[in-house]
Amino acid sequence: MLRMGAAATGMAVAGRTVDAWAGHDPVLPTPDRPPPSSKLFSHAETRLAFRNHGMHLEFLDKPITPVASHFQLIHFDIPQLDDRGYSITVKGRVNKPLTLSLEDLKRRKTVKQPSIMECAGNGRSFAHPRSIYVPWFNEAIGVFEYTGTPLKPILQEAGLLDDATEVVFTGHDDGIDLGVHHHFERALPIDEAMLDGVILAWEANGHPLPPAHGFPLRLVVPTWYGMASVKWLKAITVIDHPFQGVQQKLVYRMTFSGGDAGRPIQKKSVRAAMKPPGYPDLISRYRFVESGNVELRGMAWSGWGPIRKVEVSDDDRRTWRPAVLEEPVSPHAWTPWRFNWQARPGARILSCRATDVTGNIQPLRAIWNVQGMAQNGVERWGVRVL
Ligand SMILES: Nc1nc2c(c(=O)[nH]1)N[C@H]1C(S)=C(S)[C@@H](COP(=O)(O)O)O[C@H]1N2
Ligand SMILES: [Mo]
Repeated sequence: MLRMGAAATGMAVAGRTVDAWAGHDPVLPTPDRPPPSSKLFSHAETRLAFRNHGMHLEFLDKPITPVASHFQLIHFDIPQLDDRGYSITVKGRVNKPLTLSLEDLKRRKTVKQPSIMECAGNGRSFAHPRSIYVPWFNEAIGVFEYTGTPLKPILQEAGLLDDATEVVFTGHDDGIDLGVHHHFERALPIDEAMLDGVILAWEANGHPLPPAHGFPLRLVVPTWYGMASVKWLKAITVIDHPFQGVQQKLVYRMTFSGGDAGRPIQKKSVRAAMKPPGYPDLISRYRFVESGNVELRGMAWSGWGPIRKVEVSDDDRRTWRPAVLEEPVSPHAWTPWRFNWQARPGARILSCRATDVTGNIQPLRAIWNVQGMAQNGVERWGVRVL
């Protein structure tokens, strides 16, 4: 017989009654983020991973990521916005506050700009103990070709007052993080907000932004980690003091202990990614390739400047040989690389390692930090050469 539980319907399995919810309260609010666990992923993390999927890495040989294969991260709920009647305000420490409709923005100078997006939490699940949020490995990346208008002339038109120091970008979405109810909000220092490549975008790959990616308007900050690129933009507020919002003061910080205020996470660390070679095992996604000449391909990027070098290793990071670099997809996106690999039969571990013009190079092992931020340790792909 089937019994109805208080919280959910029971399931009859081989004559026994099983409560599908046993041990899992479906609606327990967490006032704070739960403590790190070692190996097992919780129900909550698994659900977050379904909502916030990663890039399909097989597209790492394409300059532009297909819309549905770019990663996405949505902290709260996707706000359902209408492009008709939509406008943003530019206010605060400015001479002339502005209200700009989508049509106003589209009448301004328009750019088409391939731009790299990477979540600051990319790589966090390789760390131990890991911080509990979306359990990214190395798939929180993607490049869209955005259509938009540069931010700098808009700020100039509003006229920054002499005491202006930061620009706050507020999203339409709201929710609770670290016990505080707030709108998703992030700030940039004035000089970063004025940089070339910082745009307000309404299209990805020639189509209106999908709801999950910020419809109808988002900020794109190509050099910073993804959290700076505020989606579902509602307001731009110029302020004269350091912004104290939750997502600025408490989250996105490089901290090494509980009481440590840490330093803010800003520009993307240098990183290379490899298109997984050959074909996968269904469950583990362990790779299989035929022996002989195998062309390895991938992308590299850095928030600190252009990529100078990518190297490849097939012996678990012991020896490195240079890959061939192509032209960057855009000054604001990634740089393709390729490597002619002589694959000899046996089990191999493949890695790629990028260096940027500033001399930043990826560490062989990630540097642990509490929030699992900016983990750019080199990738390791297990491959069996047949
Ligand atoms: N309003 C708003 N903007 C946001 C977010 C959000 O939750 N709300 N997530 C940020 C984070 S942490 C990342 S990594 C990127 C992800 O952008 P994507 O979903 O287009 O890949 O959006 C950023 N902008
Ligand atoms: Mo992110």
